Amino acid sequence: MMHREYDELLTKLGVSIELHDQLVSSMEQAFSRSVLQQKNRPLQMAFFDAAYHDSHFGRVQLLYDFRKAGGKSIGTFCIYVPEEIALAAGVETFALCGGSSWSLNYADSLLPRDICPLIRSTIGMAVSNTCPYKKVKDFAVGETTCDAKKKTWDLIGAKVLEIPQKKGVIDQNLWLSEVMLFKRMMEELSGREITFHSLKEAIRLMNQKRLILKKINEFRTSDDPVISGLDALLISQIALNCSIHSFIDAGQRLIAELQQRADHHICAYERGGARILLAGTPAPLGFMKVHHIAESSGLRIVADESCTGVRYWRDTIDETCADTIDGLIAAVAQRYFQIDCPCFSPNKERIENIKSMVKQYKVSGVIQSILMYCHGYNVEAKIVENALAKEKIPSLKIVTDYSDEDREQLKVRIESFAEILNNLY
Ligand code: BJ8
Repeated sequence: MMHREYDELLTKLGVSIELHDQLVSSMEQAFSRSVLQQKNRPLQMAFFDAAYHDSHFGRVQLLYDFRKAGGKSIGTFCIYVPEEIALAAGVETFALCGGSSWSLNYADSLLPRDICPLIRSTIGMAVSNTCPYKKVKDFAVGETTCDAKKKTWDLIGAKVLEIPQKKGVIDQNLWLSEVMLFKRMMEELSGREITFHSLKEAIRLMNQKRLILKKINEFRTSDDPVISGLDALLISQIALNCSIHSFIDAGQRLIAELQQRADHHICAYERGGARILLAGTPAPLGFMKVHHIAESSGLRIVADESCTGVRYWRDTIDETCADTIDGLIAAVAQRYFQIDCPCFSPNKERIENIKSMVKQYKVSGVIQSILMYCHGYNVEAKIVENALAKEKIPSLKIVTDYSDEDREQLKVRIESFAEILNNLY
């Protein structure tokens, strides 16, 4: 749905209205043929649907107004950026990761083609002047996770947090110093000192947000999940693209409805089907292809291991663990240091986490969904596959991008995986 009332604002932000229309139409198409095809959705999903449609319009207006009133904002590309610290300084954060196939080719003027679609899509939007977030931020904060990302930050001039590659004491100290640096960066940007009390309050709020996501996902552990994998993904995507207070309100309303559905045994799925854990690379807003194909092939995705899944909300921070600002910062750093991204070597925690999710969500199979050219996930996939095989859990690895070119081929592979699992199920 195009919202012509925002044309003036978008033009002011340097957005090309014609190309932006094309981008929005392509995102709307992806949404209508996946999310909106589902029957019997929770009524409270209306908030998340609206947030999706609004992500290129009303959300931009809110950020614009916030900044006009003196507010500061940053764009991020990774869940390593400590949101608690930004929040404590009153800085608004939002994810810049692109999930649309429409913008991929526009990135060719800056990047090689054989690079991860998440990066191409993001940069494609920036260079085609279709990213409305470009001018409603003070700067972007990147990180040294994969080679493709870190070299892209050099090209676009983002500020960069150094993420260590190992998890030893030296690495832990390095990360703590990066978190301190980020604190100073946020204080300088906002002109506000981060105090013990403001950080404690920010931790409390972020915990609340993460616990809401956790609770929503707990409903997926039941034999008849009251929410689909596709809807759970949309909620996670919106969590990274919505103000924290609106998200908490909407999340609480959704939980109340999900509880009622659970009490009345209202399942999100029309028919049964094997329970699946989806592991792998994140699925940013606009990219729903794998979830849609899997769930329309008779599988039920009941858990997501990615950064648009458990990795974002699994760990909270004990806000009572320290009585000094330094103590709280150390706790924030520790929380983020636990993230089990394949940029770490070795990354044993991820394997243990996947195995425990298999049990918790009672899945009978795992699909590893990996974005093309993501070597970290793609190589680590073998370790995941071997660990699952030892537990006698069938798994399927797919490597894909945002385009529709491989849709039929993926469908065939996922359907035959579903057939094997549904015979066991
Ligand atoms: S913590 S997964 S959000 S880095 S998919 S751009 S790694 S080539 S997104 Fe990620 Fe942070 Fe890790 Fe999560 Fe590179 Fe791979 Fe692309 Fe990736």
